[in-house]
Amino acid sequence: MSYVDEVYERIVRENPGEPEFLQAVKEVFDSLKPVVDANEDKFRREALLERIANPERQFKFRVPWIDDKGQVQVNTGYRVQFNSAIGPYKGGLRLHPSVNLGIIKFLGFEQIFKNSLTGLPIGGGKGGSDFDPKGKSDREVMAFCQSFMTELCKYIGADTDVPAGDIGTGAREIGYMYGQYKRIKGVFEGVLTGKGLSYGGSLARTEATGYGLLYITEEMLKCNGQDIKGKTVAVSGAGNVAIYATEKAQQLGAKVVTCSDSTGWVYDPDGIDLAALKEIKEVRRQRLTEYKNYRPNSEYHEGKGVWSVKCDIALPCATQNELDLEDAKTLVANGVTAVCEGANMPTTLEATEYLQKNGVYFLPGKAANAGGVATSALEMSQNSERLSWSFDEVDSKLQGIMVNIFHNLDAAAKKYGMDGNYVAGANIAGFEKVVEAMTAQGIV
Ligand code: NDP
Ligand code: 2IT
Repeated sequence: MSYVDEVYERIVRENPGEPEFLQAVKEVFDSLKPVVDANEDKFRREALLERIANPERQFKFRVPWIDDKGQVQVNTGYRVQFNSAIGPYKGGLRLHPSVNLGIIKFLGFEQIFKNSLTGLPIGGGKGGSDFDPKGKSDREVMAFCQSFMTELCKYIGADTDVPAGDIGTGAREIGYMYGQYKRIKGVFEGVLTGKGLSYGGSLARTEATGYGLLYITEEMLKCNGQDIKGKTVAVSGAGNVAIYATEKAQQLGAKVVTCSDSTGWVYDPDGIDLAALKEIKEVRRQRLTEYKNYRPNSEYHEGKGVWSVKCDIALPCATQNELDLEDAKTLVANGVTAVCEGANMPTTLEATEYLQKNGVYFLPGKAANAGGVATSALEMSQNSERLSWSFDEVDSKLQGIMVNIFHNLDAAAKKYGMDGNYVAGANIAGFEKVVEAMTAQGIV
């Protein structure tokens, strides 16, 4: 049996009940076969795959807090410090009832390669909790965030581990967490990114993941002789990534016709009204059922179905495994040209394969959504030098990083004879830098 298959079997045996983590490992390991097979003795002797698929350490902790009725609630908190070969652990905090150790591990594992692809000195980590901010008062959210940080602060720091936002963790949550970290540790340092502009945040971080997704999509289309202008785009999600992907797509002259949340989806044949979407989601924190009040011509549908809409480009920006084989078949039947992942692992392995086999340009999340963490790293740089850069300065650096990522993964795919396979290209390009650093640093 090949070394790659051997290690994958071991990972499966040792991580029962963690399907998302195994899915992420399988995708990466399958891509790495040509690289590892070409140098199998070295990889096996140094146990490089066992080391890269096992977190350096992981924390699981109790998070007690008191709700508005005086009832004590208990959630579980996690931080997985996956790989620090190329820099301090970096990655978001997810607050969603579905969070468990396997989900955090899948996200942390993906983060290693994503962060490497940015070209910036950041290692891979991820954390979060099964706390659901939805429907909670501001005071309840603050109580949870303070309790969560009271434990988390023992493990993080500006030069060791720098968390940020993810699903359910936005500016409000980061603010409460930052305040508690500062209170306990007594230092004002860049320990979190995605901070408010008044206390060390970076301009363009809010927009970065969505904007970055469009910058890399535009570059990929351009290199394949196509223009994004005039294209019809289907976006899923209605959170941070979806909103700013929609904004940039519109700025580039595309027409975005959908958005979704966990209860349903919207089709707006005239193009999504971004001001209405921001008002509903960012200001009022309401459900998408409200959208029809702003746009009577639009349709609201309960449940899943956003991928049934005819589009040229699909941008899944909600959550993992939200685009399955059936959805892929529908998209292909409707003539989709490109699928670019704003979310982390939103496309199942079968769906990815189907899209690739049918000639659809497919950009995986670890490349396509890397603009968020890249801009977080730029926030870290600004905090270190105690300066703030202008919006245009950050945005143009972000643009350069995304264009670079595309060319690096394109070149890696070509180097191993897999021209156009951007999944393999991203995994290989991300992996090579981390492995070089791990090898140089010895057995640690
Ligand atoms: P938000 O919390 O801002 O928004 C998430 C959106 O996805 C909401 O519309 C939410 O709907 C929907 N959603 C979440 N879970 C589900 C689910 N189980 N089923 C259906 N819809 C769901 O998160 P972000 O926009 O920040 O994150 C979206 C994705 O992008 C995630 O995969 C995240 O890991 C990834 N990502 C985020 C980055 C960032 O900088 N924020 C960077 C890189 C990747 P509802 O409100 O109804 O739950
Ligand atoms: O998945 C991700 O890359 C994020 N949620 C952003 C992480 C970060 O540190 O900005």
